[in-house]
Amino acid sequence: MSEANPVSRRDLVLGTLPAVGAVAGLLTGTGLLARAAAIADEGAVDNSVKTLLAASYQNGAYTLPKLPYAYDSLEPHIDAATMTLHHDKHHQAYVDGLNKTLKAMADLRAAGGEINAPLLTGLQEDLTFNGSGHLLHSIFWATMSAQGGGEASGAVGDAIARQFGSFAAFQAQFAKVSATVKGSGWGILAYEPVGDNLLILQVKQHDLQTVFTAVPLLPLDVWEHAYYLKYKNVRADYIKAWWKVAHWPAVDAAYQAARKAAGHA
Ligand code: MN3
Repeated sequence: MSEANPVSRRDLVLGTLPAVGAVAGLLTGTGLLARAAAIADEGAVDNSVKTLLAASYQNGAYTLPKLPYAYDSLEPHIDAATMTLHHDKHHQAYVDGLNKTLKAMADLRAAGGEINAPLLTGLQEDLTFNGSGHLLHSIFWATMSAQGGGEASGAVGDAIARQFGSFAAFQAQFAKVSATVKGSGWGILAYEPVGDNLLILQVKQHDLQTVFTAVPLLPLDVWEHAYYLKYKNVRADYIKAWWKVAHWPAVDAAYQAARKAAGHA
């Protein structure tokens, strides 16, 4: 699978990936065909966060990954105009800001002599702001889908029920955390590998109030640019709509990969 061009789940299901199409063509009987499609589908879901993150750095620079679906795919919950501006303009700005910051830091080092402390402090802020902004958006796109919604499934569903008491209790806390971010920020379900724990984070901007080692699994962007065109000032309505596109299979795949990497699975 090309990392620069994530293959959409729909493309895989429809068998447009050459290898899948060839295999499907050799099979006789709808049962085998369905199984081939299911395997392709599972692969796409497993790789969704991974694929978007892989497309977020190419050839020595941070890059804007393509959306893994059409801009209007999440309608009516998230409108096409918001998705277009959000991905093409806002996310792009974080990518550009991150690359520019790294270049400015390299220039500062190359200049030699005494480093200008206020200049460096500003660049450090730009680094975490744009760096976290870029990578959180990549995960945000990957964990939404027109096929989303419902309760958490798989191993992450079990862990949520165990650690938060129930899916409903998790959902209530996550929604409240997201609704009450002061100004711009994120509600994030994260996996903390040292304690093998799930955490809900209330992140300000893109980078404040987080926990080192925590891996973001399900980030919800509650900056006004994420909802204002459609939902105006009513952030709570946007959050309610977003649950309908939250893509739990992608979250579960990311959770299982993070646990495995930490030696807990
Ligand atoms: Mn945003």
